[in-house]
Amino acid sequence: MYDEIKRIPFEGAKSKNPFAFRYYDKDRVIAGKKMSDHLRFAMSWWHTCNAGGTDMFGGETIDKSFGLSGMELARAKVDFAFELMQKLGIEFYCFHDVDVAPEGETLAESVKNLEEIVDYLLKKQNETGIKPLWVTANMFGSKTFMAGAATSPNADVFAIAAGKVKAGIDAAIKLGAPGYVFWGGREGYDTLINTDVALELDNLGKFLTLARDYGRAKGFKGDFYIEPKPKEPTKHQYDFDVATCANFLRTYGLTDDFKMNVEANHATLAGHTFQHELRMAAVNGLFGSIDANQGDMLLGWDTDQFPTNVYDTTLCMYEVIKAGGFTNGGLNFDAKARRQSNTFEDILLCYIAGMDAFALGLIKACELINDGRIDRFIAERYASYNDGIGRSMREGRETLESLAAYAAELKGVVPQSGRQEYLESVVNDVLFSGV
Ligand code: XLS
Ligand code: NI
Ligand code: NI
Repeated sequence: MYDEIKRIPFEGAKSKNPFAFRYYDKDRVIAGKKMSDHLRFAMSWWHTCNAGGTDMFGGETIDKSFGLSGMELARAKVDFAFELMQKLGIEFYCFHDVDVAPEGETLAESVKNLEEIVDYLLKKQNETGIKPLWVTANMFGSKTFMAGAATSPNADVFAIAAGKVKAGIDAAIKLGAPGYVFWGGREGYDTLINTDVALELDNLGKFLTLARDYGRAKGFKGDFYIEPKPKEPTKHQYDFDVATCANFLRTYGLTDDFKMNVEANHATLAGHTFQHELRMAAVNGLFGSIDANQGDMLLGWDTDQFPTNVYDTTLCMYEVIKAGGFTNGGLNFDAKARRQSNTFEDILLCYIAGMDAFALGLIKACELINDGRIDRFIAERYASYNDGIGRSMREGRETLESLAAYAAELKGVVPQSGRQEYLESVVNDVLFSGV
């Protein structure tokens, strides 16, 4: 089946063909842009080409070794990845250094392996037009990084991490990636009894500054991203959520170069909605890219499931459109097939489900905006700031005393109803009005 399928076609909402898109019609223009340009889907290398279904209690349920090992396996995975992306019509991919090339015993050996694979990736890119959305370095998997990378108590570890990021940025430049991601990995701590938080945070600020300076000096024009996550693997991750990261970036003067890579499952782990995190990024001028997945509210860890909840994808795309759409960012499926979905066909089915959920979300978000009821309601709700005392205050013409004098004789002041349930019914109306 896997080999027989050359390309996943768009067949429309009525199709019952599991290997077809029902909503993702790549070239369909909606709100002035092609669907593919709105969504900018990316394949995550680690989940797609490497993850074999292991969990805390058991080993792999799918074999992705292709009967090979080492650099041969690495090359075979490049072939596999590009074939998969072509079948799906995905134009971008994301990877950590160690996802694509085996680690050597030294940094130099690892970098050599990476460079070799980068050349092969470039060849494939030139044949297909596919390119990375972003590149990153895995600085959490090996024992070296057990206490963090930039926030390790050991300066040699800091230096090794710097070397990995240098190689990652070099790869990003060579492959034309418009982004470079820093997900905290083990940048955080488990107990204060053994941790110098002030030094660790300062080192992290220095690390990101060094990376930014190197990248810019070498001509990297894309965005650097921080990917917030509140916990897991450490108990207290320094990049807790968007607000925490925004404060961190401001403290170290990095807001011109860094944006947010918001992951849905990390948002919910932080006790926020996905939509909240996206809005916080946008209002802070830090909206960048998205790791598209969904968590399980009953489990409470980073389950990295493929996103199929259309309510969430709709509200996500609503935020994306309101933020002006993606420039360098996109929707990276940081998501993996469930352990029991253990065939290669499942990988296709996962991506089809995720891509269709986002295509439908995009269509519905545009409908929600065109419908206008929500925007109108919000505009009316805040109308008192458009003139009178509200406007005067916003334009800086009032003082605490003048406001006190204005308010002194007011009686029975209450805001209008927030109408939450009505507005939720409007969302349902837009989502399901075809019934
Ligand atoms: C882990 C993160 C990771 C980043 C890339 O929770 O989501 O996969 O996206 O390092
Ligand atoms: Ni992620
Ligand atoms: Ni994650």
